Amino acid sequence: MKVLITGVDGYSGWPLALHLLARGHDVVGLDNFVTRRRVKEVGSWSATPIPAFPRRQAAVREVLGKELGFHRGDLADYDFVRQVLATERPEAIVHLAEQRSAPYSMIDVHHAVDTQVGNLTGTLHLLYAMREVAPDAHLVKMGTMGEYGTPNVDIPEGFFEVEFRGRKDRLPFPRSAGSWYHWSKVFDSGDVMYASRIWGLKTTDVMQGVIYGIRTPEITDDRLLTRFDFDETWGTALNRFIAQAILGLPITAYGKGEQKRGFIALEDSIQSLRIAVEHPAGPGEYRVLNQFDAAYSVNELAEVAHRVASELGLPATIEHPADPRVELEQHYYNPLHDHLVELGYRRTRELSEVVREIFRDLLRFRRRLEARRHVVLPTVQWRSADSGPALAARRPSEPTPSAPEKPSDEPAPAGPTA
Ligand code: USQ
Repeated sequence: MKVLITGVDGYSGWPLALHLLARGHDVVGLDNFVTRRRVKEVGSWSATPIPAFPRRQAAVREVLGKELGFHRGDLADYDFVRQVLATERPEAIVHLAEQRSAPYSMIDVHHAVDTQVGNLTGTLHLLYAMREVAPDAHLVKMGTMGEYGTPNVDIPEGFFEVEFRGRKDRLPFPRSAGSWYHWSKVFDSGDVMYASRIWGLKTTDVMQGVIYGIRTPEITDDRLLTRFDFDETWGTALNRFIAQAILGLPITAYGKGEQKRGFIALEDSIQSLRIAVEHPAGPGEYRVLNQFDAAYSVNELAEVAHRVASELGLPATIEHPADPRVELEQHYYNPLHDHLVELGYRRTRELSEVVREIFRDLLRFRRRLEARRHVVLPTVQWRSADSGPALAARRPSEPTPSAPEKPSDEPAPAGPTA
Protein backbone atom coordinates (compact mmCIF):
# COMPACT_ATOMS: atom_id res chain seq x y z
CA MET A 1 0.00 0.00 0.00
CA LYS A 2 1.21 3.54 -0.62
CA VAL A 3 1.12 5.62 2.55
CA LEU A 4 1.72 9.35 2.99
CA ILE A 5 2.83 10.37 6.50
CA THR A 6 2.50 14.05 7.36
CA GLY A 7 4.92 14.95 10.15
CA VAL A 8 7.34 12.17 9.17
CA ASP A 9 10.26 13.88 10.97
CA GLY A 10 8.46 13.71 14.34
CA TYR A 11 8.45 11.42 17.37
CA SER A 12 5.76 9.06 16.00
CA GLY A 13 6.05 9.80 12.28
CA TRP A 14 9.63 8.61 12.01
CA PRO A 15 9.23 5.14 13.63
CA LEU A 16 5.93 4.70 11.79
CA ALA A 17 7.72 5.28 8.47
CA LEU A 18 10.39 2.71 9.39
CA HIS A 19 7.77 0.17 10.46
CA LEU A 20 5.62 0.55 7.34
CA LEU A 21 8.69 0.31 5.08
CA ALA A 22 9.80 -2.85 6.90
CA ARG A 23 6.31 -4.30 6.35
CA GLY A 24 6.70 -3.75 2.60
CA HIS A 25 4.56 -0.63 2.17
CA ASP A 26 5.62 2.31 -0.03
CA VAL A 27 6.09 5.31 2.22
CA VAL A 28 6.40 8.97 1.40
CA GLY A 29 6.73 11.63 4.08
CA LEU A 30 6.03 15.30 4.37
CA ASP A 31 7.36 17.76 6.96
CA ASN A 32 8.31 21.42 7.43
CA PHE A 33 10.62 20.75 10.43
CA VAL A 34 8.65 23.13 12.65
CA THR A 35 8.93 20.83 15.69
CA ARG A 36 12.72 21.18 15.55
CA ARG A 37 12.33 24.97 15.50
CA ARG A 38 9.71 25.03 18.25
CA VAL A 39 11.79 22.86 20.56
CA LYS A 40 14.74 25.25 20.01
CA GLU A 41 12.39 28.13 20.75
CA VAL A 42 11.92 26.90 24.34
CA GLY A 43 15.69 26.40 24.64
CA SER A 44 15.64 22.61 24.39
CA TRP A 45 16.53 19.76 22.08
CA SER A 46 15.96 16.02 21.72
CA ALA A 47 17.95 13.87 24.18
CA THR A 48 18.67 11.57 21.26
CA PRO A 49 20.67 13.34 18.54
CA ILE A 50 18.53 13.56 15.41
CA PRO A 51 20.40 13.92 12.12
CA ALA A 52 19.31 16.28 9.35
CA PHE A 53 16.58 14.70 7.24
CA PRO A 54 18.73 13.77 4.20
CA ARG A 55 21.00 11.84 6.58
CA ARG A 56 17.98 10.07 8.05
CA GLN A 57 16.89 9.06 4.54
CA ALA A 58 20.41 7.81 3.76
CA ALA A 59 20.40 5.69 6.95
CA VAL A 60 17.06 4.14 5.93
CA ARG A 61 18.56 3.27 2.54
CA GLU A 62 21.65 1.73 4.12
CA VAL A 63 20.11 -0.10 7.10
CA LEU A 64 16.69 -1.12 5.76
CA GLY A 65 17.52 -1.13 2.04
CA LYS A 66 14.39 0.97 1.41
CA GLU A 67 13.66 4.34 -0.16
CA LEU A 68 11.72 6.85 1.93
CA GLY A 69 10.17 9.50 -0.34
CA PHE A 70 9.95 13.04 1.02
CA HIS A 71 8.35 16.43 0.32
CA ARG A 72 9.46 19.43 2.35
CA GLY A 73 6.60 21.85 2.81
CA ASP A 74 3.83 23.23 4.96
CA LEU A 75 0.23 22.06 5.27
CA ALA A 76 -0.69 25.76 5.54
CA ASP A 77 0.01 26.00 1.78
CA TYR A 78 -3.04 24.49 0.06
CA ASP A 79 -1.43 24.30 -3.40
CA PHE A 80 1.46 22.31 -1.93
CA VAL A 81 -0.90 19.88 -0.19
CA ARG A 82 -3.00 19.32 -3.31
CA GLN A 83 0.14 18.91 -5.43
CA VAL A 84 1.60 16.25 -3.09
CA LEU A 85 -1.66 14.27 -3.05
CA ALA A 86 -2.08 14.58 -6.83
CA THR A 87 1.51 13.43 -7.50
CA GLU A 88 1.73 10.65 -4.92
CA ARG A 89 -1.83 9.29 -5.09
CA PRO A 90 -1.57 7.70 -1.61
CA GLU A 91 -4.02 4.99 -0.59
CA ALA A 92 -3.65 6.01 3.06
CA ILE A 93 -2.68 9.32 4.67
CA VAL A 94 -1.53 9.29 8.29
CA HIS A 95 -1.87 12.86 9.52
CA LEU A 96 0.55 13.56 12.38
CA ALA A 97 1.72 17.06 11.36
CA GLU A 98 0.20 19.09 14.17
CA GLN A 99 1.45 21.12 17.12
CA ARG A 100 1.30 18.39 19.79
CA SER A 101 2.17 20.05 23.09
CA ALA A 102 -0.46 21.17 25.61
CA PRO A 103 1.99 23.37 27.60
CA TYR A 104 3.21 25.05 24.37
CA SER A 105 -0.36 26.02 23.51
CA MET A 106 -0.80 27.54 27.00
CA ILE A 107 2.27 29.85 26.93
CA ASP A 108 0.35 32.92 25.76
CA VAL A 109 -2.12 34.17 23.16
CA HIS A 110 0.36 33.80 20.27
CA HIS A 111 1.05 30.15 21.03
CA ALA A 112 -2.65 29.39 21.54
CA VAL A 113 -3.50 30.95 18.16
CA ASP A 114 -0.52 29.35 16.44
CA THR A 115 -1.65 25.94 17.73
CA GLN A 116 -5.31 26.20 16.83
CA VAL A 117 -4.97 28.00 13.49
CA GLY A 118 -2.11 25.73 12.39
CA ASN A 119 -3.76 22.47 13.41
CA LEU A 120 -7.19 23.26 11.99
CA THR A 121 -5.81 24.74 8.76
CA GLY A 122 -3.62 21.70 8.04
CA THR A 123 -6.49 19.27 8.60
CA LEU A 124 -8.95 21.28 6.48
CA HIS A 125 -6.39 21.55 3.67
CA LEU A 126 -5.86 17.80 3.73
CA LEU A 127 -9.61 17.12 3.70
CA TYR A 128 -10.21 19.48 0.77
CA ALA A 129 -7.22 18.09 -1.16
CA MET A 130 -8.51 14.55 -0.60
CA ARG A 131 -11.90 15.57 -1.93
CA GLU A 132 -10.29 17.19 -4.99
CA VAL A 133 -7.59 14.70 -5.98
CA ALA A 134 -7.59 11.64 -3.68
CA PRO A 135 -11.22 10.84 -2.78
CA ASP A 136 -10.51 7.11 -2.35
CA ALA A 137 -7.65 7.56 0.12
CA HIS A 138 -8.15 6.66 3.79
CA LEU A 139 -7.28 9.35 6.32
CA VAL A 140 -5.86 8.20 9.66
CA LYS A 141 -5.92 11.33 11.78
CA MET A 142 -4.02 11.63 15.07
CA GLY A 143 -6.41 12.87 17.74
CA THR A 144 -6.03 12.47 21.49
CA MET A 145 -7.68 10.75 24.44
CA GLY A 146 -7.53 14.22 26.03
CA GLU A 147 -10.45 15.27 23.84
CA TYR A 148 -12.79 13.47 26.24
CA GLY A 149 -11.38 14.98 29.43
CA THR A 150 -12.03 13.05 32.65
CA PRO A 151 -15.84 12.64 32.97
CA ASN A 152 -17.35 10.74 35.90
CA VAL A 153 -18.70 8.02 33.56
CA ASP A 154 -17.15 5.42 31.25
CA ILE A 155 -15.77 6.85 27.97
CA PRO A 156 -16.89 5.05 24.79
CA GLU A 157 -14.99 5.03 21.48
CA GLY A 158 -16.28 8.23 19.96
CA PHE A 159 -20.02 7.58 20.02
CA PHE A 160 -22.61 6.43 22.54
CA GLU A 161 -26.31 5.60 22.69
CA VAL A 162 -28.23 8.22 24.58
CA GLU A 163 -31.88 8.48 25.65
CA PHE A 164 -33.23 11.93 26.47
CA ARG A 165 -36.87 12.84 27.16
CA GLY A 166 -38.10 9.57 25.71
CA ARG A 167 -36.06 9.63 22.47
CA LYS A 168 -32.88 7.72 21.62
CA ASP A 169 -29.92 8.46 19.32
CA ARG A 170 -26.28 7.49 18.72
CA LEU A 171 -24.30 10.68 19.28
CA PRO A 172 -20.68 11.79 19.55
CA PHE A 173 -19.61 11.47 23.18
CA PRO A 174 -19.23 14.98 24.70
CA ARG A 175 -15.71 16.39 24.53
CA SER A 176 -14.20 18.34 27.43
CA ALA A 177 -10.56 19.08 26.64
CA GLY A 178 -7.94 20.49 29.02
CA SER A 179 -5.76 22.85 26.94
CA TRP A 180 -5.96 24.96 23.78
CA TYR A 181 -3.99 22.14 22.11
CA HIS A 182 -6.48 19.46 23.18
CA TRP A 183 -9.38 21.68 22.03
CA SER A 184 -7.73 22.00 18.61
CA LYS A 185 -8.03 18.21 18.32
CA VAL A 186 -11.72 18.37 19.32
CA PHE A 187 -12.41 20.91 16.57
CA ASP A 188 -10.41 18.77 14.10
CA SER A 189 -12.54 15.74 15.02
CA GLY A 190 -15.68 17.69 14.15
CA ASP A 191 -14.19 18.70 10.80
CA VAL A 192 -13.07 15.17 9.91
CA MET A 193 -16.47 13.70 10.89
CA TYR A 194 -18.28 16.34 8.84
CA ALA A 195 -16.07 15.89 5.75
CA SER A 196 -16.70 12.14 5.88
CA ARG A 197 -20.41 12.74 5.99
CA ILE A 198 -20.68 15.30 3.16
CA TRP A 199 -18.00 13.95 0.79
CA GLY A 200 -18.03 10.23 1.59
CA LEU A 201 -14.37 10.21 2.68
CA LYS A 202 -12.92 7.21 4.55
CA THR A 203 -11.63 8.45 7.89
CA THR A 204 -10.27 7.09 11.17
CA ASP A 205 -9.82 9.40 14.15
CA VAL A 206 -7.29 7.97 16.58
CA MET A 207 -7.87 9.00 20.20
CA GLN A 208 -4.25 8.57 21.18
CA GLY A 209 -3.20 8.18 24.82
CA VAL A 210 0.15 9.43 26.11
CA ILE A 211 2.95 7.60 24.30
CA TYR A 212 6.13 6.62 26.17
CA GLY A 213 9.34 5.05 24.99
CA ILE A 214 12.17 5.44 22.60
CA ARG A 215 12.57 2.16 20.70
CA THR A 216 10.82 0.14 18.04
CA PRO A 217 12.22 -3.08 16.49
CA GLU A 218 13.26 -1.21 13.33
CA ILE A 219 15.50 1.19 15.30
CA THR A 220 18.63 -0.94 15.13
CA ASP A 221 21.14 1.86 14.60
CA ASP A 222 21.62 5.21 16.37
CA ARG A 223 21.07 7.02 13.06
CA LEU A 224 17.52 5.64 13.08
CA LEU A 225 16.63 6.88 16.58
CA THR A 226 13.50 8.90 17.04
CA ARG A 227 13.46 12.13 19.01
CA PHE A 228 13.07 12.07 22.78
CA ASP A 229 11.85 15.30 24.40
CA PHE A 230 12.18 15.87 28.13
CA ASP A 231 11.76 19.62 28.66
CA GLU A 232 8.64 20.97 30.38
CA THR A 233 6.96 21.92 27.11
CA TRP A 234 7.67 18.99 24.81
CA GLY A 235 8.40 16.11 27.17
CA THR A 236 5.48 14.00 28.37
CA ALA A 237 5.21 12.94 32.00
CA LEU A 238 7.08 9.63 32.03
CA ASN A 239 9.83 10.83 29.68
CA ARG A 240 10.35 13.81 31.96
CA PHE A 241 10.37 11.71 35.14
CA ILE A 242 13.17 9.52 33.78
CA ALA A 243 15.21 12.51 32.62
CA GLN A 244 14.67 14.16 36.02
CA ALA A 245 15.88 11.02 37.83
CA ILE A 246 19.03 10.92 35.69
CA LEU A 247 19.70 14.63 36.21
CA GLY A 248 19.23 14.42 40.00
CA LEU A 249 16.22 16.77 39.75
CA PRO A 250 13.03 15.98 41.67
CA ILE A 251 10.47 13.88 39.82
CA THR A 252 7.60 16.34 39.42
CA ALA A 253 4.27 14.55 40.00
CA TYR A 254 1.96 17.54 39.82
CA GLY A 255 -0.52 18.17 42.64
CA LYS A 256 -1.95 15.05 44.29
CA GLY A 257 -0.60 12.95 41.40
CA GLU A 258 -3.83 10.98 41.15
CA GLN A 259 -4.57 12.31 37.65
CA LYS A 260 -5.07 9.29 35.41
CA ARG A 261 -4.42 9.03 31.70
CA GLY A 262 -4.34 6.23 29.13
CA PHE A 263 -0.78 5.22 28.17
CA ILE A 264 0.74 3.21 25.33
CA ALA A 265 4.32 2.28 24.48
CA LEU A 266 5.76 3.77 21.28
CA GLU A 267 6.13 0.35 19.65
CA ASP A 268 2.48 -0.51 20.36
CA SER A 269 1.28 2.90 19.23
CA ILE A 270 3.06 2.32 15.89
CA GLN A 271 1.53 -1.17 15.68
CA SER A 272 -1.95 0.38 16.22
CA LEU A 273 -1.44 2.99 13.50
CA ARG A 274 -0.27 0.30 11.10
CA ILE A 275 -3.37 -1.79 11.87
CA ALA A 276 -5.59 1.24 11.26
CA VAL A 277 -3.85 1.77 7.88
CA GLU A 278 -4.15 -1.88 6.86
CA HIS A 279 -7.86 -2.03 7.84
CA PRO A 280 -9.32 1.11 6.28
CA ALA A 281 -12.66 2.67 7.20
CA GLY A 282 -15.37 2.41 4.56
CA PRO A 283 -16.53 5.24 2.24
CA GLY A 284 -18.33 7.88 4.29
CA GLU A 285 -17.32 6.16 7.53
CA TYR A 286 -15.92 8.22 10.39
CA ARG A 287 -14.36 5.63 12.70
CA VAL A 288 -13.01 6.40 16.17
CA LEU A 289 -10.35 4.24 17.85
CA ASN A 290 -9.34 4.80 21.48
CA GLN A 291 -5.64 3.98 21.36
CA PHE A 292 -4.06 3.18 24.72
CA ASP A 293 -3.24 0.05 26.74
CA ALA A 294 -3.63 0.90 30.40
CA ALA A 295 -4.58 3.81 32.59
CA TYR A 296 -1.97 4.86 35.14
CA SER A 297 -1.94 7.70 37.64
CA VAL A 298 0.91 10.17 37.56
CA ASN A 299 1.95 8.77 40.96
CA GLU A 300 2.23 5.26 39.50
CA LEU A 301 4.49 6.59 36.72
CA ALA A 302 6.62 8.48 39.22
CA GLU A 303 6.97 5.33 41.34
CA VAL A 304 8.10 3.19 38.38
CA ALA A 305 10.69 5.79 37.39
CA HIS A 306 11.83 6.02 41.02
CA ARG A 307 12.10 2.22 41.40
CA VAL A 308 14.15 1.71 38.23
CA ALA A 309 16.37 4.69 39.13
CA SER A 310 17.05 3.07 42.52
CA GLU A 311 17.94 -0.25 40.83
CA LEU A 312 20.50 1.71 38.80
CA GLY A 313 21.91 3.47 41.87
CA LEU A 314 20.44 6.87 40.97
CA PRO A 315 19.19 8.73 44.07
CA ALA A 316 15.80 9.95 42.79
CA THR A 317 13.18 11.84 44.82
CA ILE A 318 9.48 12.39 44.07
CA GLU A 319 7.99 15.83 44.75
CA HIS A 320 4.47 17.18 44.37
CA PRO A 321 4.69 20.79 43.16
CA ALA A 322 1.39 22.67 42.86
CA ASP A 323 -0.25 21.55 39.63
CA PRO A 324 0.47 24.22 36.98
CA ARG A 325 -2.47 22.86 34.96
CA VAL A 326 -6.19 23.21 35.58
CA GLU A 327 -7.25 19.56 35.82
CA LEU A 328 -8.90 17.18 38.28
CA GLU A 329 -6.21 15.70 40.51
CA GLN A 330 -8.46 12.80 41.63
CA HIS A 331 -11.15 11.39 39.38
CA TYR A 332 -12.88 8.37 37.86
CA TYR A 333 -11.32 7.17 34.60
CA ASN A 334 -12.54 4.24 32.55
CA PRO A 335 -12.30 4.64 28.76
CA LEU A 336 -13.17 1.67 26.56
CA HIS A 337 -10.63 0.45 24.01
CA ASP A 338 -11.94 -2.58 22.18
CA HIS A 339 -11.98 -1.56 18.50
CA LEU A 340 -8.25 -2.00 17.90
CA VAL A 341 -8.25 -5.39 19.65
CA GLU A 342 -11.10 -6.44 17.35
CA LEU A 343 -8.85 -5.47 14.41
CA GLY A 344 -6.02 -7.70 15.71
CA TYR A 345 -4.07 -5.39 18.02
CA ARG A 346 -2.18 -7.04 20.91
CA ARG A 347 -0.13 -5.25 23.55
CA THR A 348 3.54 -6.25 23.31
CA ARG A 349 5.35 -3.98 25.78
CA GLU A 350 5.09 -3.66 29.57
CA LEU A 351 5.64 -0.38 31.36
CA SER A 352 8.59 -1.30 33.58
CA GLU A 353 10.56 -3.02 30.80
CA VAL A 354 10.18 0.08 28.58
CA VAL A 355 11.19 2.31 31.48
CA ARG A 356 14.43 0.28 31.89
CA GLU A 357 15.08 0.59 28.16
CA ILE A 358 14.60 4.38 28.27
CA PHE A 359 16.99 4.68 31.22
CA ARG A 360 19.61 2.65 29.33
CA ASP A 361 19.36 4.87 26.26
CA LEU A 362 19.23 8.16 28.13
CA LEU A 363 22.26 7.31 30.25
CA ARG A 364 24.21 7.10 26.98
CA PHE A 365 23.01 10.61 26.07
CA ARG A 366 23.38 12.05 29.56
CA ARG A 367 25.52 14.97 28.34
CA ARG A 368 22.69 16.15 26.12
CA LEU A 369 20.32 16.06 29.10
CA GLU A 370 22.83 17.91 31.28
CA ALA A 371 23.20 20.63 28.64
CA ARG A 372 19.47 21.39 28.84
CA ARG A 373 18.74 20.77 32.54
CA HIS A 374 17.52 24.38 32.95
CA VAL A 375 14.40 23.71 30.81
CA VAL A 376 13.14 20.66 32.69
CA LEU A 377 11.26 22.16 35.66
CA PRO A 378 7.80 23.64 34.96
CA THR A 379 7.16 27.36 34.35
CA VAL A 380 4.06 27.51 32.13
CA GLN A 381 0.91 28.15 34.19
CA TRP A 382 -2.59 27.32 32.97
CA ARG A 383 -4.29 29.83 35.35
CA SER A 384 -2.36 33.09 35.35
CA ALA A 385 -0.84 35.20 32.60
CA ASP A 386 2.42 34.76 34.44
CA SER A 387 4.44 32.11 32.63
CA GLY A 388 8.15 31.78 33.28
CA PRO A 389 10.42 34.62 32.16
CA ALA A 390 12.01 32.59 29.34
CA LEU A 391 8.63 31.99 27.72
CA ALA A 392 6.31 34.88 28.46
CA ALA A 393 5.00 37.08 25.65
CA ARG A 394 7.11 35.79 22.82
CA ARG A 395 5.79 34.95 19.40
CA PRO A 396 6.19 31.31 18.34
CA SER A 397 9.64 30.51 16.94
CA GLU A 398 11.33 33.69 18.18
CA PRO A 399 14.83 32.72 19.31
CA THR A 400 15.26 32.14 23.05
CA PRO A 401 17.74 34.64 24.48
CA SER A 402 18.73 32.30 27.31
CA ALA A 403 19.51 29.25 25.13
CA PRO A 404 23.06 28.10 25.90
CA GLU A 405 25.74 27.30 23.36
CA LYS A 406 25.58 23.98 21.56
CA PRO A 407 27.59 21.24 23.21
CA SER A 408 30.10 19.60 20.91
CA ASP A 409 28.14 16.37 20.44
CA GLU A 410 25.40 18.00 18.33
CA PRO A 411 25.53 16.68 14.76
CA ALA A 412 27.02 19.06 12.16
CA PRO A 413 24.20 21.20 10.76
CA ALA A 414 23.98 19.82 7.22
CA GLY A 415 20.33 20.94 7.26
CA PRO A 416 17.88 21.06 10.13
CA THR A 417 18.97 19.32 13.31
CA ALA A 418 17.14 18.69 16.55
N1 USQ B 1 2.38 15.78 34.56
C1 USQ B 1 3.01 15.73 35.79
N2 USQ B 1 4.31 16.12 35.86
C2 USQ B 1 5.01 16.53 34.75
C3 USQ B 1 4.37 16.57 33.50
C4 USQ B 1 3.05 16.18 33.43
O1 USQ B 1 2.41 15.37 36.81
O2 USQ B 1 6.19 16.88 34.91
C5 USQ B 1 0.98 15.35 34.47
C6 USQ B 1 0.05 16.37 33.86
O3 USQ B 1 -0.40 17.30 34.80
C7 USQ B 1 -1.06 15.49 33.30
C8 USQ B 1 -0.34 14.19 32.96
O4 USQ B 1 0.91 14.23 33.63
O5 USQ B 1 -2.01 15.23 34.29
C9 USQ B 1 -0.10 14.00 31.49
O6 USQ B 1 0.66 15.09 30.99
P1 USQ B 1 1.66 14.90 29.75
O7 USQ B 1 2.46 16.15 29.60
O8 USQ B 1 2.38 13.62 29.87
O9 USQ B 1 0.63 14.70 28.56
P2 USQ B 1 -0.41 15.70 27.87
O10 USQ B 1 -0.12 17.12 28.13
O11 USQ B 1 -1.78 15.21 28.25
O12 USQ B 1 -0.18 15.46 26.32
C10 USQ B 1 0.45 14.28 25.81
C11 USQ B 1 1.00 14.60 24.43
C12 USQ B 1 -0.16 14.95 23.50
C13 USQ B 1 -1.18 13.82 23.50
C14 USQ B 1 -1.63 13.53 24.92
C15 USQ B 1 -2.51 12.31 25.03
O13 USQ B 1 1.92 15.69 24.51
O14 USQ B 1 0.34 15.17 22.20
O15 USQ B 1 -2.30 14.21 22.74
O16 USQ B 1 -0.48 13.23 25.74
S1 USQ B 1 -3.66 12.48 26.37
O17 USQ B 1 -2.94 12.80 27.58
O18 USQ B 1 -4.36 11.22 26.48
O19 USQ B 1 -4.54 13.56 26.04
